[in-house]
Parts: sequence; C-alpha cells; structure tokens
Amino acid sequence: MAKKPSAPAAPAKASRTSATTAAKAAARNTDSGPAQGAVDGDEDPALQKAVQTESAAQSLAFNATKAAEHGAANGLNPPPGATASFPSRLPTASTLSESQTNDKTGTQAPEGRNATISSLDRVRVDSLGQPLTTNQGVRIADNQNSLKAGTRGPVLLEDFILRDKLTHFDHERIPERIVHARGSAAHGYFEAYEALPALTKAAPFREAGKRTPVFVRFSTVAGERGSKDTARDVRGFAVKFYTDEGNWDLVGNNMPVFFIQDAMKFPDLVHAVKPEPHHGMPQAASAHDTFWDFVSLMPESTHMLMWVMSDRAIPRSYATMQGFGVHTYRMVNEAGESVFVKFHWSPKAGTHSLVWDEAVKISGADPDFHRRDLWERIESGAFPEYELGLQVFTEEEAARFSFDVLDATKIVPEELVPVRPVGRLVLDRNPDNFFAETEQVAFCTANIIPGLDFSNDPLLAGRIHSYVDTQISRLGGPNFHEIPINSPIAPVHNNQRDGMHRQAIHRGRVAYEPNSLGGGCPFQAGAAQGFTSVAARLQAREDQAKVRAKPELFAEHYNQARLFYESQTPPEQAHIAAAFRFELSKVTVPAIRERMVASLRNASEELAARVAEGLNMPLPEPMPLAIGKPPKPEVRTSPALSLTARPGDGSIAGRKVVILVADGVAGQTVSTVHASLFEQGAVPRYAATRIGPVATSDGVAIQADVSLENEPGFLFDALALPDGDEAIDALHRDAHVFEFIRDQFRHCKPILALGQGVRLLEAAGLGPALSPVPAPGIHLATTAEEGVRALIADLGGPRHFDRETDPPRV
Ligand code: HDE
Repeated sequence: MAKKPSAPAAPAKASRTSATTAAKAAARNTDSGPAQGAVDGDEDPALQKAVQTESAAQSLAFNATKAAEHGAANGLNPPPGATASFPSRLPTASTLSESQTNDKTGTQAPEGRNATISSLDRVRVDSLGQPLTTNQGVRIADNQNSLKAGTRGPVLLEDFILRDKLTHFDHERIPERIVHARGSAAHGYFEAYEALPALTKAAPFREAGKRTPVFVRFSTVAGERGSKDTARDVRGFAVKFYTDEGNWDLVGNNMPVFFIQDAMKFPDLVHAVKPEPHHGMPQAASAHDTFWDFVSLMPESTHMLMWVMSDRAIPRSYATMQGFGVHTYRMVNEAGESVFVKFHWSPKAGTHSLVWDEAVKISGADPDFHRRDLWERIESGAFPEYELGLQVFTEEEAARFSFDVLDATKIVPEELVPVRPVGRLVLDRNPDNFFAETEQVAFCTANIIPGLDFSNDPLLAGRIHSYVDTQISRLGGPNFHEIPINSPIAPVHNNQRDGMHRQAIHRGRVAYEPNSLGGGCPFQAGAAQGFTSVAARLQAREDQAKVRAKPELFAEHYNQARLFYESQTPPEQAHIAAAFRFELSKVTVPAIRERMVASLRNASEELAARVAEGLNMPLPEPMPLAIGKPPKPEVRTSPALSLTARPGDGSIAGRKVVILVADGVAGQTVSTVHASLFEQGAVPRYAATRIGPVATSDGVAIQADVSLENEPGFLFDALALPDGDEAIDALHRDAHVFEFIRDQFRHCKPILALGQGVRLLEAAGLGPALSPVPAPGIHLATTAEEGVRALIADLGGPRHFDRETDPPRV
C-alpha cells in the first residue's frame, strides 16, 4: 500500500553521516545522480523517492516478457506485463509538491484511477440562481451593451466581455459528419436475457438481466445537418455500449445490406448520392442523375436498391424500424472459440412506415418529424424498445452457403439461420444538450471489446480505419475520446499523451512501456484479461497472396435482390415499383434510366416491366451478368423480409390522433374519444380553424391545441371527425378539413366519423368509399365508446393498403 509522503525533512544534524547528506543533496537534482544507488538514511521525501525508485528499477532487472513477444504462441496468448510494487506513492509522483493542496489543484490523483471517466454528472451544469459570468468566471455586470467611449462613441477594443462572447460564438459550429449528418439520439440501456458463455465472453452478455448503458443515434445518410427527416434514405442505427470492459460501438443501419462490397468504392458512392457538386442539388435525395449513373454501373448495388426503394426507407418512426449490424462479425468465448454472428434489432412496436406522398408532405410541414417523435415518445414515457437477435453460424457452415458472408450486399436468410433473441434495448432518456451529446458523439466500428471480433469483410476493414480518422478533423484532434459523451465508464490507462484539448492530467513521469520507474504500470493485460484477435481463419491457399481482387461469389449480384422483391406483399411490391419509377423519372439522362431498368431485369422481369411501363419506355435488353453460372440460392422467398412480418405488440403508444372540432361540437363524445386514446398512451389533439376554446353543444369544455393551418392532417396517424350539426357546417367551410380527410384516406390511415361526421367524408369525395360498406379503416360510429374501440384496434396495426390505387383516386 502507498504511504502518505512525510513532511519536509528537518535541517541536517552534525551526527548524520555525510553520505546521507550527500544522498539527500543528490536526490534534489534533476540532471545527474551518484554512481551508487541512494542510501536509505532517513525519511527525507526526496531521498525516499530516490531510494524507492532505485529499488523498483532493480526489481525489474530485465524485460521479463520480451521473449514472449515473439512467435505464434504469444500471438495466441500474450502474457500480462511485469510490475513492481513500491512501499509508498512517492516514486511514481510527478512531483514531491503534490502534497500541497488548494481549491484548484485538489489533492493527488486517486491511486490507480483516471478521474476523467465516470458518469456524465461530473460535467453537468445547471445555472439556476447563478449570476452570468465570462468563460473565466468573471461576473458580468451588463449583458446588454458593449463598452463605448460615450453613449454614442466607438466600441472599445478593451471590451474583453464582448470579445469573450463573440469569439466563442464565432466558433460555435464544427464540421458536420460527411455522411449521416442529420440525426437524433437518446440514452438508454441494453439488458441481456441470459448469459451466453458458449458464444461470447463479451461484457454485456455475461449474466441474465445485466444492464449496460447505451447511447443510440439514428440518422439519415445523404442530407446535410439541417435536412429533412423523412427523405427516402437509409437510416443509421448506431449503438454505443458503455460496457464495463470498454466501449463497444455497433454502427449499423436499418437495412441489413449495403450498396458496395469494398471500402475502395465508398467515396465514389457518397460523391454520387450527395448533392451534385456544380449546383449543390438536390438535398437529401437519391433521385438524381449522378446517383443512378453510379449504381446502374455497379450491379452489386441492386439488392440494396430494393431495400432503399421499399418502404423501409421512409420509416414512420425510429421506434418502428429494424436495425442491423450489416457485416458478419465474430463472437469469441472464454476458451477462445469463435463463431460468425450477424446482429439484428427488432422494434417492439413493430415495423411501420410512411407512404411516399405522406413523406414528401411531412418534409415540408415538419422537417423534424422523426426527431420530434423520438423526443416526444421518451418525454411521455413511451420508451422505444428493440430486441437484439443474433444469427450465429460457424465458418464451416458459411463456406457452404451459396453466397459469401464477407459480402456486405448479402443477407443470411432467416430460413437458413434463425434469429436468436438475446436481449432488449430501451431508450429512456433524452440528451440534456443536443450539441454536447448528439453532435459530439463519435461512433467507431473499431470500438469492440473482448468477446467480439471482426470478419474479413473488406467494407468493414475500411470502416475500422475511417471513423477514427473522420473524428480527428470533425472534433478537432486526437483527444475526442475524452469528450464526456465518448468517454467509457471502464477505466482508461495508457501512455498516450498530449494533443489538442487534452483533459487528463497524468501523474508521474512515465509515459512509456516497458518501464521500471512507474513500476511497470500501466502493464499489458495479457490474454486472460485483454483483447486478443481471433487467429484461426479458414483460408484457401491462393488467399495468402497479396491481391487487389474480390472472391468469386461476390460476382453474383441478383439472387438476393430477387429474394427481397419476391418476399414482399403485393402493396410492398407496388411501392417498390413506384419508387423506382419516381426516382428514375427524375433522372435527366434517358440512357441512365435504360441502364437501370436493364439491370432490374436480372432481378425481376415483373418489376422491370412495371418500372418501364411507369416510365413510358420500351424494355431494354437485360444487362450482362458478371458471373458465368450463378449459384442456386437456398431459399426463394423469405417472409421475414416483409414489413408485415413484424406487426409489433399492437400498442398505440406514441401514435398521434387528430380530432377535428368547431363550435357546436358534441363535446362529450369527442372528449371520451380523447380520454380513451390518452389512457392508451396515444397522443390525441383537438384541431380547429383557430387554436383556443371551442363552444360545445353540451357545455363540455374543450380547447383546440392545434390549428388546421399549423399542423396539417398528414402529420397524424389517424383522424376523428366529430358529431354535431353546427360543428360539421363550420368545418365544411374550412377547406383544410377536406385536405385532412383526403390525405388520411390516400395514406391508408384510420378515419373515425362520429355521428354526423360522416357528412364531411361525403363532402370530401369519399362517398364511393362508404358504400355498400365503408372501406377498410373507415369507422362510422354512433357512440364514442364504439368508435374509439374500433379506432384503437386499428391504430396499432398496419395501414389499409387495400384502399390504395395508383394513381390515387382521392
Ligand atoms: Fe459509415 N461513416 N462508412 N457506414 N456510418 C460515418 O463517421 C464510412 C457504412 C454508418 O450516428 C462517418 O462519424 C466508410 C456502412 C452510420 O454518428 C464516416 C464506409 C454502414 C454512421 C463513415 C462506411 C455505415 C456512419 C461519418 C465504407 C452500415 C453514423 C461521420 C467503408 C453498417 C454514426 C462519422 C453516427 C458514419 C465512413 C460504410 C453506417 C465518414 C468509409 C456499411 C450509422 O467515418
């Protein structure tokens, strides 16, 4: 144990030996020392420091682990580093004067601790009851005026208060992420269902019920930081696990495949999809020439294009989309045995999406649609929840698949390898500050922990490099891991030092390893505790050569594009065809369109024909294949690939319902509907021509908190029309009402008409949808109870695509 350093030595007495005095004098110098080690004379701290340092250096007479650095055995099982112990903390201190304390220095570094880590409480700031200060803590008397030479005179350069404020303001922005710039995030936890010792020793899976804190950021890919949430795009689903063995980042997407197979092509892909460089258009959209030019020349993109043209690319909410790790990873158990694994997140609320017309309209009325939804769900206690599932398979099994598991354009069908649920993710806390947390969080695929490892996926390899690299310019230097949202809760000890914005103040003079002066610390953890890479890999001989080439099976580009399309329900297929039609109609070069349709013919003749018909063009010849004889796929359809495979738990929590009201409304019925929806966790809102009180026919007090102008109907998951003749007449006079009704109908969402409310449906042109019986999802009710029961049963389920027509008739 370390001893407290003693008080400074008393003046030398004549009886002391001159050797001790000389040793003490020598111990006070920083530039040379005596030929022999210091002699232990008395308690003098400088002398004690020299004596104990000498003895530690002697105890590590040579580098005991040097021999073990060599050869394959060490590669598999590195030993822990050698350490020395000290009778006190003196020798490892930076300075003898560390015993002097004050309000700023505090005491010494707590033994063996890095105080820059631990909960975010250490950096939280609350200003309630506090005066305004500069960044130097100087109280500001006047925050309204700059310092001038007279009330009408020039502003003075000496105004350090003004300059403190403006200088900081001038530098408030940091570069946005190159991709995934637009995003929203939340805190929460991951809870393991059971321990998984046979599969992995990774900390989050060590015991049943174990909770690991997480920070999760959802994002779009192409748009800039201020772009709309409801663009047709892939969504990022990035999870940072703050495990007790270090940070693990599972940086995935809401689609299980990717556009490209090799990191070499990522900058090309991103340059193609981003706004075109000459005029900076279009924002947050793939519907333009350069994107389709690129992907139509890259047939390996076809599978991903199916996903991106499907409703997966326009989720209703971050809480209603799946997430995937995309790449094949490895799990490793205590015995060092490893298996391949694919990660799946499945939302408890089910997979639900918008329709395209709705997504386009929402992007104008509320570009923050998903950000608001996530924030409001968490604030109201409707915490988004997802189940983590694993697909586990061995390297030998993978070798027999008709596709290569290192190819990020391929899934492993669930029919081939089932998904095993292993835990749940709950998002239960919003960030306190968007910039400090959501903007500064730095995800990185290189952040993995013991019990996990990478596969040889060449796309993954590029990512392992890129994420750290990008943060260095985005977050201003190599110390971004010390930004509070990025720092782990596991201890951090190493010999990295300096760099821009260093926060940690390291005690001692040792910043290298091996050392004896720091007692060998921090020492290498060794295989038993530290991270080791999986060594065994099945490799064919030719794979040992250094090449720039892809494995043969990467040349098969269409089997799984076909699998995806053929696994969709008819409405989902219709949406995919319509999305291709829309996107390709925006292309200005017909040859690009033709090339894309030629490629689609290899995936699905039926889809290609539909798209060609929609674009009013003849069907081109199919594109030549890159592979001579495509392998036969194991499965032809996979029902799990349809959004309808995960309807969710039927809950209506977080769903938004608009109830139209006007003077004369039957107050009791609408307030019953309102209260029942609220009880179930939905968000009911009264909307009228103007916000404010509404005079009900029965005296029940109602306030409209939404106007027909400020929240258009397409922002809501369902619409309720009230009873009451006078109110119906009043609503009839506001044409917004008809837009509310038509959009709800067109977007296949539930509509409840109470009593006379049906007149508004007829006036909006929905007469044909009401007879002989109302179309699916249209609920006509005479009582509030009956109406709200039907609405609640409907609201948590899928949309009513059976009333959809292309083009829309309403
Ligand atoms: Fe990323 N990606 N990416 N990516 N990515 C970034 O990192 C990159 C890829 C993904 O919420 C960047 O911090 C390369 C696949 C998400 O902060 C950047 C390659 C998948 C996020 C970067 C890929 C992703 C990013 C931009 C090909 C799905 C947002 C800023 C080799 C599995 C994380 C940043 C967040 C962000 C590079 C491919 C998902 C530039 C080079 C495949 C969810 O480093």
